[in-house]
Amino acid sequence: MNIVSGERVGPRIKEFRVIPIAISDPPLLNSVGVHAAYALRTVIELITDDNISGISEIPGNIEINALLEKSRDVVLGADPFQLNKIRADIFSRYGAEESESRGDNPWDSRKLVHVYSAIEVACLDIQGKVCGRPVVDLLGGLCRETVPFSAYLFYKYKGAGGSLGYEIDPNAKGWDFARQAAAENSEEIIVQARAMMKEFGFKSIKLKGGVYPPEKEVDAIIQLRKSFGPDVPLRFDPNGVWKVETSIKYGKKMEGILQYLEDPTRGQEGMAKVRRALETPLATNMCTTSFEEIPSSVKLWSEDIILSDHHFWGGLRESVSLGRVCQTFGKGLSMHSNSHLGISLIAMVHMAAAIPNLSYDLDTHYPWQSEEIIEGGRVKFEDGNVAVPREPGLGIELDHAALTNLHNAYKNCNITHRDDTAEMKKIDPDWEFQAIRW
Ligand code: GKR
Ligand code: MG
Repeated sequence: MNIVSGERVGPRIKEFRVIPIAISDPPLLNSVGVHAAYALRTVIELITDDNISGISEIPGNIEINALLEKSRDVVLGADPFQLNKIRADIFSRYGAEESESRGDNPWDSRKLVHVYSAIEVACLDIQGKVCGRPVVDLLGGLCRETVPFSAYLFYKYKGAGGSLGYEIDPNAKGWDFARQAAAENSEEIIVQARAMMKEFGFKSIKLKGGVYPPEKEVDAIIQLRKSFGPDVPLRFDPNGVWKVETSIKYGKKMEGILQYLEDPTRGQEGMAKVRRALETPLATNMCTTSFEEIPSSVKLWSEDIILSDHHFWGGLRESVSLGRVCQTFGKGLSMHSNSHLGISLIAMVHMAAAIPNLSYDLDTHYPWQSEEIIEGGRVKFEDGNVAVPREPGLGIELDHAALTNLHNAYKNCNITHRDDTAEMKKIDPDWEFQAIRW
């Protein structure tokens, strides 16, 4: 590839700030364990030599933060419009930093895509401000003016997370109370769903599974259907811990009820076997998570729907390209999430608004978080939707005082990585992660 930087026609990046933060996170349960009291995010702030700022947010950990710090060499002095060059420089200089074995969650543990996506989103924010146009317009323009999200339910222990840990704030009411309440059975999941739907107006539901034996979780899906009726689409995600046979057996019990079944089992081959045995569409954020995996995904037909995530697909532009790939091969597209704040949410909104074939409501963990670092506070949902900002760039600005508070929380929380298994072992020392549990 012959990438040139061209004539100097605009601003250059003069400052690159990497600000790790820790956000309060309730004890949500999943197949890997339980969320720690704090989730780590990293905020990036770029400033140009004419004092335009661009921001972004990614899942943080000490390795990603260290690579971000290194990539300062590429970013400082760069033209924020020359994203192809920035990307090529990052991948060629730091490619060796990517390790082949990426632990229990290899799909969202690639470093370079996270680092590049952080820089790309912040550069797009700057580009938008320079041109006086919102990021969505730089991605091809609006396909929709509001972006629909889904209620994302979790089994959980009692607790608010953050400094309250497993305690509940005594003044909490409505969703704020339900967010902190325990949900360890179908009845409590229904209560959680009602409170979340009432607060945010969501029109569809996803339940995170892989926590309890399949019988119990499938019962929750059946109870959700009974409570909300056929007009509320349901999705269910056991995060790959079911065997192929288990996925087929319980998949058949949920046939006709689910809008899609997400990652019942691990790997493209297993998913393809399940797919052939069921009518229900399959979705993934685990078995097809990079462009390199698209050919085998198409050949095997491991899933019908890809859940993109700009943090690990390598930015907003790559995710828009993924939308085109999905359209070409007749796959649906939606979006995956992890615990996050408003900068990630708004970046998702710009991207989703620019993708014509976005066929499903998006996942978001946002209701589970209570803090915010953008001016104006928490992002508002109306009828489950977030309006696409029409201001230049992302259309949001950092609240530096709030950012400092969460940076201080990071310095005090003694967490360097997400490790849900270690957290679970604090509660049950015999608990072990099993990639295939049932
Ligand atoms: O937040 O516990 C969680 C989820 O299980 C998350 O880690 C997953 O990546 O939301 C995700 C998913 O859809 O698989
Ligand atoms: Mg998933």
